[in-house]
Amino acid sequence: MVSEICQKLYKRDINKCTDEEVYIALLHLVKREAKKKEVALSKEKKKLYYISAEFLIGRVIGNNLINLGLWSEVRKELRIKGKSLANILEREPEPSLGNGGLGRLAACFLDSIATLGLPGDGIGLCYHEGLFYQKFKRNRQMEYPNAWREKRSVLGRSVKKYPVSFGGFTVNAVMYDILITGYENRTNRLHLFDLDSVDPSIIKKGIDFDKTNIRKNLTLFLYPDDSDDAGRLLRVYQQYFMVSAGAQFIIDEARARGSNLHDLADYVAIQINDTHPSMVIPELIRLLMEENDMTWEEATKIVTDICAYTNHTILAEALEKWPKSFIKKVAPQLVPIIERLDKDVRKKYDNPDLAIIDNEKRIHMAKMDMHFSHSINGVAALHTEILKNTELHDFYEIYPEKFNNKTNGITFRRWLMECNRPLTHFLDEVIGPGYKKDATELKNLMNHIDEDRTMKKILEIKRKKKLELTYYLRHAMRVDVDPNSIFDIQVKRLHEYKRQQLNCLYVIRKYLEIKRGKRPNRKITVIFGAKAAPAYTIAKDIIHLILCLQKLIEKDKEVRPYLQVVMLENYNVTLAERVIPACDISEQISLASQEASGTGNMKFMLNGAVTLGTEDGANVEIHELVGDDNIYIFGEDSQTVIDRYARGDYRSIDYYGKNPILKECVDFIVSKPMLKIGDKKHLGRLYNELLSKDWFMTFPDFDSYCKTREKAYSDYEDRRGWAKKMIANIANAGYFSSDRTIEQYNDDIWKLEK
Ligand code: 26Q
Repeated sequence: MVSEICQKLYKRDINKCTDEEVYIALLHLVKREAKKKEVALSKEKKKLYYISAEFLIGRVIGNNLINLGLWSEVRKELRIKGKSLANILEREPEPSLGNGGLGRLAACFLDSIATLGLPGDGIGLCYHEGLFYQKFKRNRQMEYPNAWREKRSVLGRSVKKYPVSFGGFTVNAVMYDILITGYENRTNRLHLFDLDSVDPSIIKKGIDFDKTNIRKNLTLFLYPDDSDDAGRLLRVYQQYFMVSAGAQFIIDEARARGSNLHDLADYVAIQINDTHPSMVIPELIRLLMEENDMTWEEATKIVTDICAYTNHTILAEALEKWPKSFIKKVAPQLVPIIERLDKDVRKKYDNPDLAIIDNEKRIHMAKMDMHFSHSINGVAALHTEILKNTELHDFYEIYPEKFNNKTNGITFRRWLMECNRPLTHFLDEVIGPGYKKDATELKNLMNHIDEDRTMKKILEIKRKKKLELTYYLRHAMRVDVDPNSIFDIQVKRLHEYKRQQLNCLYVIRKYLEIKRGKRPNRKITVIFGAKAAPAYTIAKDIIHLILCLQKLIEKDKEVRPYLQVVMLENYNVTLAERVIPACDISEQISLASQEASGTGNMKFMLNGAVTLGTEDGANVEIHELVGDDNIYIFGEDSQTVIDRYARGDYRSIDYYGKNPILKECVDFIVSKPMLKIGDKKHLGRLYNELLSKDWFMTFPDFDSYCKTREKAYSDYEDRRGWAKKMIANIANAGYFSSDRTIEQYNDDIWKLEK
C-alpha cells in the first residue's frame, strides 16, 4: 500500500526511500483512505459545529492508521521493507494548537463524534505557530516559536474563502481542513481559518512579535495563556475572525443542505467551547438580520435554539470580559447587536448582575452565552454543582432548565490503543475487543482481578512501559532514571491552583528526611512536566524551584540513590503518550473546587496508575467508581475551601507558625544550598508569596498530603495488592470514554441523527 505511493511519488522502491519520504507517503495514504469515508453533505440534515479557539490534536497519522484499521497492515508492510513504523511516525511535527485540557478535550470530542457516526465538524483557527516550544536554560523556562506547518502536513487546502470585516478594513479568511477519522466509522472535518498575509518574519526574539499589525500577526500564534491575558486586543481580533468566517460557513452549508434559514435550528447545532467563540451569537444574529431580512425576535430565538455553552473554569480571571471599546474597534457592527441583547435582558430582569454590559462598559461573554443559549454545561459533576450553587447561581435561578452536567472524557483510541499497545492486546485477550466500541465492557476485567496471571501481566505491562520511558529519557533527554523506582508523576499546565508547589514541598520534606538517615524502601522518581504562561511570574518561579530541586538532588550522593526529580522539557501530547502509560502514581492535587474536571487524571487511570488526589473535579467521580481502596484521597473538601474563601480569613502564616516541619520545608526554598543553585529573586518571590498569601491553600493540606503519599508508597510494596488497585482502575475507566460524553451531549443537547 505504502510501497505503491512511494513508487508513484518518487519512482523508487520504498526501501530506497528515506524515512522522511515514507512519512510523506503515509500522509498521502491516510488522506486518501480517510476521504473515502466522508459522507456527502446532501445526505445530512442536522449537523453539529464544535467551535473552539483550540484543538490540541497532537500527531495525527498513527491515530488515523488505527481508526482506518490500517495500523497492522502498514506496520507489516514497512517491516518487510526494512522500515520501522514507529521511527517514521516520529517524523511528524506535533500540531500543538491548544494550551491544555480545553484544547485536548476538543480533539478527543472530534474523534468520538466521528466514531459514533455523527455529523459534526470542528471550527477553529489555523495558527502558524502552535503553543511555544519550551527549553530550560539556567533553570528557567525559555520560550521559542513552534512551527508545525513547515513541511507537508495534515492540512489540506480548501477552496473556501470568506470576507471578514474589521473596523476599517476587511480581510479574507481562508479555510484549511484536517480530516477527522472515526474509529471504524465515518470521516468528519476540522475547519481551520487562516489569513494569507500573515508573516512569520515579524517574529523577534523568542516568541515576541509586533502586536499591532493585524494583517501580519492575526493567526501567527496561539495565545500561550491559560487564564491570564496579555495582548488582549489581538485576541479579540482572532476571536471575531474565527466566528465571523465560521458563521458564514455554517449558513452556507445549512443552505446547501436545504435550509431556508427560518428553520436553521433544524439544521444546525453549535457548541461554544468556553467563551472564546462567544461572539458567534451576535454575529449569527447580525447575519440573519442584515443579509437575510429576519426580524430581531426571530433571529435571537433561532440563535438561542442553536447555541449551547460549555463552561470550563470557575477562576474569575478566566471569565472573559471585553471592554466595549475593544469590540467597537474590532467589530463595530456587533456593538448595536450586543447593546440590544443587553437591553432585552435588562428589560426582563432587575438584577444588574444578570446584565451583559456592566457599568464599566465591559461585555461579559459568559453572561451573553447564558442568556442566548439553550444549554449551559459544566464538565464534571462537582464543577456543575459549584456553578449552580455558587459561581453562576443567579443564572441557575432564572434558567434552571438550561443547566446540565457533561463529565469530560478521553478518546480510548489515542490514550489506550495508540499509546499502550501491550495493555490493549492484553485486554483484547482477556475480555475481548468489544470495549473499543463500548467502553463499559472494561468492567468485565473485574471478573479476573483475583487471577494470578492477570495480576502478573498487569505488572509486566507497567514494567515494560516504564522501561520504554527510561530508554526514551536516556536517549532523547539525556536523563537516567531507575525503572525499579516508583514513578510518581504530575504532568499538566503550570498553575498555582494545580499546586505543583505542594508536590515540591513534599520533595523537600523527603530530601530532608533522607539527609537525616530516614531512607525510603524504594527509590522514588518524581516526574514533572509543565509549561507556564510566559507572563505568569509565579508559575515560572515554581518551574525554577522544580529545576533547582532536580539539580540539588542530582548532585547529592546521599540522597540520589533514594530520590530523583525529573522536569521534562516541552511537555506536549506526544510526550504525554510516552509518560502516562509508565506512571505508578498520578498526582491530581489541585485545591478542591478549583479544577473544573481534569482529563489527565482519566488518562492515567485508564493506563493503570493509581490516583493521589483531592476531592476535586472528576477525581470525585473516579473515587466513587473505584472505591476508597483504590485511590488515595487527601485534603480539605471543596465546601470547606469555598467557605473559607467566602470568609476571607485564611492566613498561611498561622499554619507556618504552628507546624515546624512545614516551616522547615518552606524555609528550605530560600536556604543556602538552594540559593547556591538558584536565583534569589525567583526563590525569594515564591517564598514570600507562600508566606504572605498562599492563595491556593497548600499549607492546610500539607500534612494530610504527606501522610497519604507515604501510605501509597508503602502499599506499593505489596505488589499483588497494588496490581489489584491497578486492575480496578483500568476496569472502571470505561465511564471516562469521550464516546460516553458525546452520547450525552447528543442525547441532551444536539439531537443529531446517527
Ligand atoms: C482567556 C483569555 C485570554 C487569553 C486566554 C484565555 C484562556 C485560554 C485557555 C483561558 C482558558 C484556557 C484554557 C482553559 C482550560 O484548559 N481549562 C480546562 O478545561 C479542561 C476541559 O474541560 C478541564 O478538564 C480542566 O479542569 C480545565 O482547567
